[in-house]
Amino acid sequence: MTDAKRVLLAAPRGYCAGVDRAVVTVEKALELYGAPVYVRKEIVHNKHVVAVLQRRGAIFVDETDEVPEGATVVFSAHGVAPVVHEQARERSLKAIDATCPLVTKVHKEAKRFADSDFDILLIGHEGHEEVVGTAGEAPEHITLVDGPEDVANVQVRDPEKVVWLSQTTLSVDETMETVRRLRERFPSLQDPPSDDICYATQNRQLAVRQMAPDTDLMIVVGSRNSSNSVRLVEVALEYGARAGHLVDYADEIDPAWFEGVGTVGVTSGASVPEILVNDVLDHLAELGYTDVAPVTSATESLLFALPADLRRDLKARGIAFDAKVKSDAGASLR
Ligand code: 0O3
Ligand code: SF4
Repeated sequence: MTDAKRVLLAAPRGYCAGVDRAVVTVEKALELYGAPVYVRKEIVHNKHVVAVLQRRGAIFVDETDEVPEGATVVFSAHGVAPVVHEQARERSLKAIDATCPLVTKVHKEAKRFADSDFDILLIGHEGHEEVVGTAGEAPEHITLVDGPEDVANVQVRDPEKVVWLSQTTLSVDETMETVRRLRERFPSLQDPPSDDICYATQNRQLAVRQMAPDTDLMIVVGSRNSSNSVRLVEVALEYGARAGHLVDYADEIDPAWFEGVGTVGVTSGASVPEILVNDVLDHLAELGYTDVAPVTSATESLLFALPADLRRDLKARGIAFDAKVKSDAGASLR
């Protein structure tokens, strides 16, 4: 028999501090310099965010050589390799770096360990922009390890001088399994100085873990290319949700998913504006899921300041901005 219809709503969900800062960076750059503003790669991995900013005059490109000489380019939240900064300088671009400070932290760790001649085992997804950027800090010292199955392939110069670092948006459990296997092969493996999987990734996974055992269907709002969003579906299924789906928009929800479903879990990735979650909740209410209860794993208060160059230019032009990006959770992106 189906239980009463209810929704468990994860908290925290949606925008993290780094995404908020990156999106506001593009918005303020458009206000300050006028359209077009070029953005290298998707500013964050969310279809809706990219579509709205495109409508407002952002032009998304894959590489800096697509940006006209002298134009303004924003680097995405996922970070870039040093060579990209050089390319931008060569083309006299005005580069605004929206790399999340917590990704920059990992870049700095990579540089520091490379300077001490360590072999760095970077756990992450092959081809993901963040690992491409981090690996670019010291390509000759960094080996990518793409999950537990990849451990057997790893070669190092000196097993006594090895450290692991990681992408910020991985599954915590899977990463710990990868590290366990790495340590079996390299007992002297050093840990990173602090967690590379960031607070936002960890908190969103924790809330899903708490909800999953009671959930018949988990709906995660997020885009297919969003690593942290995809991980939330995987975590839900691993921790007992009977089904799980990733949707960009409420209209992707399939009525067939609700066969025998009492409890629906809802959450969203770190790049997802809250308006998209509200649309999903409205849609669920139409299907009779009106009883919504929060499941809270943590409270978040971290905020970042906008990139320094942008702050300087905004100040010079007398355009108002908050000292620290004050989240509207993407409400400006309707
Ligand atoms: O890294 P991921 O694919 O999860 O990227 P998103 O979806 O844009 O989320 C923000 C994460 C980020 C910018 C790097 O940590
Ligand atoms: Fe920064 Fe974490 Fe958000 Fe990535 S998920 S942008 S590392 S706060």
